[in-house]
Amino acid sequence: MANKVAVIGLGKSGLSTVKFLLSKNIKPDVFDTRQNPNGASELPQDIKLICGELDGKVLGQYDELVVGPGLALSLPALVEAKNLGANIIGDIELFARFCKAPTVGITGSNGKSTVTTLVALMAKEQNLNVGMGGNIGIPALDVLDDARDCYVLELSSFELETTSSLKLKGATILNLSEDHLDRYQGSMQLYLAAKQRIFAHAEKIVTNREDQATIPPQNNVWASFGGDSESYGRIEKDGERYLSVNGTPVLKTSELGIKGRHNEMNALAAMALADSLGISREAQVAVLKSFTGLSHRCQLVRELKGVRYYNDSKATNVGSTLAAVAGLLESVKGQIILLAGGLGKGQDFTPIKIC
Ligand code: UMA
Ligand code: ADP
Repeated sequence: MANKVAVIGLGKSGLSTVKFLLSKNIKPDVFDTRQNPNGASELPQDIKLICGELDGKVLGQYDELVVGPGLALSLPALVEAKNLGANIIGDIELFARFCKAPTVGITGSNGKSTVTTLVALMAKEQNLNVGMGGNIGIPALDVLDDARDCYVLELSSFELETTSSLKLKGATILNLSEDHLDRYQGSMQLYLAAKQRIFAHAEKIVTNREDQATIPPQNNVWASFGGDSESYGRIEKDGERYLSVNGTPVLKTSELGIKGRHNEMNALAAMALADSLGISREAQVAVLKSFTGLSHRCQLVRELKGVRYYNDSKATNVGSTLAAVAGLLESVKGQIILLAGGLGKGQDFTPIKIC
């Protein structure tokens, strides 16, 4: 590891990075553009915290900068520091340097947390000591432990931008639709390029047959998922629809704990990734039947006077909102009224108007 290290951004991942570096006898300095960053109260007393505008010349004096995902690498101070010779990484790159167990990585615009949770539960069902972390809200370094049998990481495009040596046993981009364009100068190409970094050293690549953007340019695909009967897919048998693998039925979709077409795709992706870790089909099916979804994802709040109220506040982009509405339409006879708000993030909202 480098000698002189700074952690930039004292959010969840910054604080976790500081603790990890201290455990390796490296004492970093910490920078944050905010006057009172979230993690300040938890920072060990003897760690230097510098708040306010970042100075590229100061940052350029460090060997390595561990930059939080909330900070754009295009910030002039980070560009200057890089030009002065500082190596820029993120907490997932640190994880990659110390991780010893097989790891699967999941990215995509939507469904990441659902698929990450499914695969981690499947590993647990198989009695594996699994660490689940990343963008899902648990910093990856917090779950790093030499006793682990495997890891399941949810990876955002921001985290992938600062990751270069992560060797994944199984990796997928679930889908691609507009999100975070405010961080990518309005360019879907830049957003996709960040996501495609997940495949850099991946062994078994899982793609979405219905979304070309999820396929690596080298086309080195190990398995794919989609609505037809190929690879991880769906078949009809005796008037019932099944999730299937290479045409062999695995589970009736009516027995799946999570509902809607998008969740059938999530289940198929999870099965493929679980296979990349050698998890039995039996353990996979047990979880697919029992897991009914994470909170705030199309969660039924209550039914009152014939109206069902759903909380889907984790649908934070147009694509996820459309998938949720399509999923609900399957079971709703009347109207759907959508209440939405939040940051626009540079998206085109026209598709919602016509849905
Ligand atoms: N910030 C500043 N100045 C700084 C540092 C950060 O203003 O110097 C702001 C950022 O612009 C951002 C906020 O502080 O608005 C948090 O940024 P951060 O880098 O400190 O974030 P963490 O608290 O470390 O949380 C990050 C992920 N956050 C982001 O990518 C913005 C969390 O994903 C993740 O769960 C956590 O690491 C785990 O390690 C959240 C997220 O919204 C859920 N992710 C985006 C998404 O899912 O769409 C990508
Ligand atoms: P992420 O972690 O990528 O934000 P989640 O699993 O938390 O995804 O799901 C968030 C929302 O995204 C869900 O409530 C649903 O509306 C939508 N969603 C989930 N899976 C998919 C999918 N495969 N395709 C499109 N939208 C999806």
